[in-house]
Amino acid sequence: MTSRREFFKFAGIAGGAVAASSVGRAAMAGLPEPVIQTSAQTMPPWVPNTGRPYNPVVTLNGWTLPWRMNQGVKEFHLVAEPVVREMAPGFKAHLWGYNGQSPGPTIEVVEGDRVRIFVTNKLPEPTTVHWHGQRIPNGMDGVAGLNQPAISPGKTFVYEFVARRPGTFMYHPHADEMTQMAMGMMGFWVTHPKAKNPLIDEVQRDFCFLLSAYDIDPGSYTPKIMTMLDFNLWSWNSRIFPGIDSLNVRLHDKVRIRIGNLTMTNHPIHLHGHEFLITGTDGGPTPKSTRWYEVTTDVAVGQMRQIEFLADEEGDWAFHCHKSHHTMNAMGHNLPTLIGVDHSGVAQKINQLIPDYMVMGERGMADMTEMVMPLPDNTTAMMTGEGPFGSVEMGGMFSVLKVRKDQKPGDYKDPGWFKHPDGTVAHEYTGPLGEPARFKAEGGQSMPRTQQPEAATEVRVRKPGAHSSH
Ligand SMILES: [Cu+2]
Repeated sequence: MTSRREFFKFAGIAGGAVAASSVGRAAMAGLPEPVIQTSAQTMPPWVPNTGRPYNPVVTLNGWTLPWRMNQGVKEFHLVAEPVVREMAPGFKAHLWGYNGQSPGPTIEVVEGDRVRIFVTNKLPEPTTVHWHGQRIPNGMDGVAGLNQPAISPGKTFVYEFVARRPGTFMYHPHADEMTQMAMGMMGFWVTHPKAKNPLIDEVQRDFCFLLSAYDIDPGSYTPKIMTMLDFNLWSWNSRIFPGIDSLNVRLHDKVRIRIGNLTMTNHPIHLHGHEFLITGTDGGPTPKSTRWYEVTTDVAVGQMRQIEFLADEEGDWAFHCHKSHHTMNAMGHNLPTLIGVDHSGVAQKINQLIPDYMVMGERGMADMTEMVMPLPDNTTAMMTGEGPFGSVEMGGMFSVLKVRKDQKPGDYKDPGWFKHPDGTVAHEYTGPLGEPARFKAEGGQSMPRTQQPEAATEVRVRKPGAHSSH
């Protein structure tokens, strides 16, 4: 995490003052200077210094866009442009985004704020911005051709509306959407309540991130945009594990996490060690009578889910998408399952013909985790991440919730690995082992077949060569 001083340095703001008084009269007449972010680090919460106060969010591997107050209107400047996003250390993708990053910066406002957003198009094709989920005048809704002419390359458009209801929203183009969203154009929008709201609790930590997916061939830099289902990089805020920062909280903090899905499939998001409530959707806060405890919530395409829990168990708790293909990176698809197949000698023979050939997955896929294999120039290990006990064997949509009693209030820095109290870690059993007792009446309950097959059938699991969805 970068310090506030560095944040202000990149923002070009001395001491963090973005009050109207610090902006000259000439500048007030023009566009607000766009703020560009070049780092993929999680930035500290952007504490508002003008306008109504609120409790800011922390965008995972992201940041909040500073604004300028202009006669009571919050002015933002978004620049749609090609960006280079570091998706994991050493792995950079050529995406499209806003203000230097994909996703774009989080926009935070307060219910009732009048908001003016300048959008400059530096892409090679027309774009628009749609303010997903918000109550706004129809002409501000951003659907190219329907609500407005598209913003041509080089042009700047201005959107203006009042943030009418509190909640979590997203923004994304509504012009050549398939290309522009596959390239990473999206961002988060949080409208904080202006007064105490009985359905919106005070929390000590408020995180947000977007689910996004890319199809980037190993060795290349640019996503394929025609892909409908077979994406190979499953990301949170265009980062893949181990590139996703941990969510660091203090023991007994009340924690809110807002998750928006702009991929082309649903993601069951699963938290270990705690139960949470769904306290909000894109439609706003959920009525209390609809809330029940869960440990996994499915976030469908185009949806947002806001979860809340009391972080009352110390430790390093996994937090991930429960689709196991979504916690892997850059998979080669269409591989047969080779578990149990003895490859001895095969690789050497094939190597005489194909020097780079290697056999994968003889004992499951975990072998591939840290396998010393020559990776193409620009890709990342399929599953990786070194934990305190070895490889975590994860990729993609995976992070860790770190709950610590000595984490300072408001401190988001990574506390390192959890130090387990003695005797609380699963360990090898070295005592005597008896033969396992088998259940005597196995299968005895089923209805007898009238015709017996000549030989018993035994099925071995092998995925078909072609598949179409996850
Ligand atoms: Cu998923």
